[in-house]
Amino acid sequence: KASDLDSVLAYVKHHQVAKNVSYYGRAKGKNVFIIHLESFQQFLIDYKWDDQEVTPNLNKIYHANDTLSFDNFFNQVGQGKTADAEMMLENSLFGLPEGSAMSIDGTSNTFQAAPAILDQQGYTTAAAHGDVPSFWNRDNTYKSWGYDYFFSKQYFPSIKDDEVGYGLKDKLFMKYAADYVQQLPQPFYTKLITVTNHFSYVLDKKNQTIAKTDTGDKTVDGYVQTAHYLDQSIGEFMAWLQKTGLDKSSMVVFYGDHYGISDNHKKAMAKLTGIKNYNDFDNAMYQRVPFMIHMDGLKGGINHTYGGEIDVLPTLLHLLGVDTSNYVMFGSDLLSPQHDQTVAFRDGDWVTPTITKVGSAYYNTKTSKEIKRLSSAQKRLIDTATNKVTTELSLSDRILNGDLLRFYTPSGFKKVDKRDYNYTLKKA
Ligand code: GP9
Ligand code: MN
Repeated sequence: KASDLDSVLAYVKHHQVAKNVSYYGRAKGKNVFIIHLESFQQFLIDYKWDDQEVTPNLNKIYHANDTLSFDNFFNQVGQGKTADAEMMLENSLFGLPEGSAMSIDGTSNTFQAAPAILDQQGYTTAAAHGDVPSFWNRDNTYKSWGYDYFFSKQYFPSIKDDEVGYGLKDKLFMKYAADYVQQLPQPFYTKLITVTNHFSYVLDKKNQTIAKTDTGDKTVDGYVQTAHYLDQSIGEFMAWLQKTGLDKSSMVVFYGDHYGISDNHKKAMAKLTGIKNYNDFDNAMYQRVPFMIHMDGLKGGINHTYGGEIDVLPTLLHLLGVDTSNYVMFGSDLLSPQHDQTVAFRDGDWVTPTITKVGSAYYNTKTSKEIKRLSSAQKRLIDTATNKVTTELSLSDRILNGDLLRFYTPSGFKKVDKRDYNYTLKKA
């Protein structure tokens, strides 16, 4: 029912945060690249193995003066993994408690997603991915989100040994995708989804340029190798940006979609991280993934604000000078002085800068110690955080399950008509 939306709108209105005046509109009119770093955890940044930096190119971007890097940014995905990350990043809606929202609701629901919002600002929008278009129901979902173009595997040349794991190898993919992106009318908004650094981290011999780790866990030890390869593809992409001059007119955003090493591999993680009794709390802390915004002239630095994938869309839109107050979004601008630093996980656990909830236990986020006796101030914080997290998850679920956005069109927003989009490649 349309009235189901009332409580959602009331909640969202009540949780508006102030803009950061020194960042609002700083990227107005720029091209936007969203670079999806598959399964990439924050600990890989500055990580060394075999006397080498595993990801030298991303490290350089992370530390650059004109990159805004976040070191307390968490993935918040559930079973939908990549698809949940995409849902949060481009809609500021959570994935569902079970399954993938892109598969379940992507075809039929109404959305007010990043591509459609930026379409009103004169942007051309394109997503690219080196696998079949139907994976995670992208071919339908991207229409609902208003993507003008979706470059999937069928758009790219096919040569011998060009694939590993989930699709085109990243170096080839980034090159092919860039060729298309370069032809788009500007300004453009484009998302490039890498895949090579995906479980089970296999890579052909000639691309293995760093040794595997030696934890003895076969599903873990290739991780640095595929991450190293992904990093090289980023290095090549950055060189291309410079060569084309697009580095001067673009904002480049990098994010890790979710963990690469699941909590089934605690022993291996203990070896990789040097944490002796790597436990469930450590596992929660290692849900940190990169979030970096790189732009010529941007006032950068390492920002310690706590946040997650749900916060990306309002953050980016504010940088682009797009007002978000009429949109239904559950995240908030990471750069706002009023940003709420409670980070929700899909299972209802959460992290704040002081206390972290894992199952029925509470930990001091800074010291990693479990808090056995809660003070009344701590109890209040826990109540507030738990309340916020359960409310937002359930309101978000209500929107997706009830397709509630069909009852609401923000002022100035043009409803997406899926029939306007067609990604089928007509072979000449
Ligand atoms: C598949 C790729 C991987 O197209 O995006 O998805 P994931 O398994 O990470 O959810
Ligand atoms: Mn993924």
